[in-house]
Amino acid sequence: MNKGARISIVLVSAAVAVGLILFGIFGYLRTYPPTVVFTPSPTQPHTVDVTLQVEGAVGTGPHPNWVGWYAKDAQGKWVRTTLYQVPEKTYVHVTVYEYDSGGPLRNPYWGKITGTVGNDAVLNGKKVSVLDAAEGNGIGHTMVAPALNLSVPMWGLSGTEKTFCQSGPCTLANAHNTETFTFYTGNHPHNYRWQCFIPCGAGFLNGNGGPMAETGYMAGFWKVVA
Ligand SMILES: [Cu+2]
Repeated sequence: MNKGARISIVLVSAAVAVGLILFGIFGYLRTYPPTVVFTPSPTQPHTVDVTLQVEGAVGTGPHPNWVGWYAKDAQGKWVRTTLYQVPEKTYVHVTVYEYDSGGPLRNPYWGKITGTVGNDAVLNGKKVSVLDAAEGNGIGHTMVAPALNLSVPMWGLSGTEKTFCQSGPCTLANAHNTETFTFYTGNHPHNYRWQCFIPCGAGFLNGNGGPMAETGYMAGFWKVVA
């Protein structure tokens, strides 16, 4: 083989290798974090059940010490993500297990529950329309999707609970608050951005960096599809 042919082989091989690496990287970026898909059961059209948990340390991935959310997938497995796909024209019954400590709100308005059916939620079996962050252990996190007018605060725990979850995914054996609420996904497909409004990114400027700024931790999308 002459020199020119050998150089060509080396260059083509290098280009293929670079191409494969980029394909892998962009494929990863396209699918990370994963989207959990929620579909109605045949007997209950226009209704889906979504079960989430939120904790002080996700315990996995590149930032195990960051606050973040998990969703239970169709197989019952907890997936660390903030991307949730639901159908349009559907009532979404959300159950959130809150495992993190709480504190006062920077704006008491965020304690108000809006955008849910009835503008209320059920917290540990009791109907609530506003959570007073000055009471108890305050608010841990919030689920806010502005374009859906959805805003639901999550009651925090005391960090000194004996069974306080140190690292996720947490289990129901850990201390937790259970909050349920229902919202309507609207009549059209749309990606609704949501985030937690707490500034819970401890250790970052004003609590707003790190997990507050990253999909998969405290920000995500409700992906409403046809
Ligand atoms: Cu938060």
